[in-house]
Amino acid sequence: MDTFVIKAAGSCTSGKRKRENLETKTEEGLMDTQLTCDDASRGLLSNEKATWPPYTWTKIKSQGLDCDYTSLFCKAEADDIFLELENKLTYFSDELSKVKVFGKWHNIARKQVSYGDPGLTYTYSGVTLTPKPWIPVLECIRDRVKEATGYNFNFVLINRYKDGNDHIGEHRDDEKELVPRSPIASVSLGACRDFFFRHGASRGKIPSSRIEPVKLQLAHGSLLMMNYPTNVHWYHSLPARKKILAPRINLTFRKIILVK
Ligand SMILES: O=C(O)CCC(=O)C(=O)O
Repeated sequence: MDTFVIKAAGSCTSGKRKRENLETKTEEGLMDTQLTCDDASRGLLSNEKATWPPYTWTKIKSQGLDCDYTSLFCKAEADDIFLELENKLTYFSDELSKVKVFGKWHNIARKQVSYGDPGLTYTYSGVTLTPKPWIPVLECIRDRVKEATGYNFNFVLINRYKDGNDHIGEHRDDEKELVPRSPIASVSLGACRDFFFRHGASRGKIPSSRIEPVKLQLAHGSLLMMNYPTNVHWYHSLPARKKILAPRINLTFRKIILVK
C-alpha cells in the first residue's frame, strides 16, 4: 500500500517562540494587521535546535474577522511535503478549471483539484467538484492540522499557482455545503505570497464603510485558520505578483455536510 512518511520530521528544529498578537488599534478604532514573510517564518524556519512542535499562534483580529496563524511544518518537512505533492497530485482538467462570473465562463488562473471523503460534493462559482479519494500525503497534512487545531476536516480544495502570474480573485468561502460556523484551515507550501482580506462594506464604487484591509503573507509550511465569522463579512484574495517565479500550493481543508 502507498504510504507517506515525512522523512525530514526528525531533523525539525524550533526555538522558544513568544506568543505574538498583531492586533493594533488605528485612530478610527479599526484593526490594522500586517504580517510579513519574515514574521511568518521567524523561529520555525531558523536553525535553532529543539523539539518540534509546539505551535506558536498569532491571533489576527478585526471587525468580524478572526484568524489564527502558525508555522505548521518546519522547513525540512515542508520541503518534503511540497515535493511529494508535486509528484502525486493530479489536477482537474480544463472543464473543471472554469468559473462562472456574472454569467460568463472564465478559465481560472491556476490549477485546482479537490480530495476528500466519498459522497461529498462542493459547488462554487457554477462548478461542482467531486473529490478524489484521500492520498497518504494529504492524510498526513490533514492529520497534522487536526493535531494542531483539534478540528477534523473531510474535504480539501487545492490550488496550485505556477508562479506570481497565477492568482485568485476576491471571494468568500461561504458555500451552503460547508458545515455552519466551521473554520477553514489554509495550509501553504512553496513560494511565500501576499494574501489580502477586504471587508464587504469596503468594496464597490461607493463603500459604506472604510475598514482597513488585512494584509498577510503566507509562508512555506504555514497554517492560517479562518474562523467564524470571517467568511461572512470578509473577502479574501491572492493577488498576482509578477516578480514571483516559484510555484506555490495552497490547501484549504473544509468540513462539508454529507447529504445522504
Ligand atoms: O491560495 C490561497 O491562499 C487562497 C485560496 C483560496 O482563496 C480558496 O481556496 O478559497
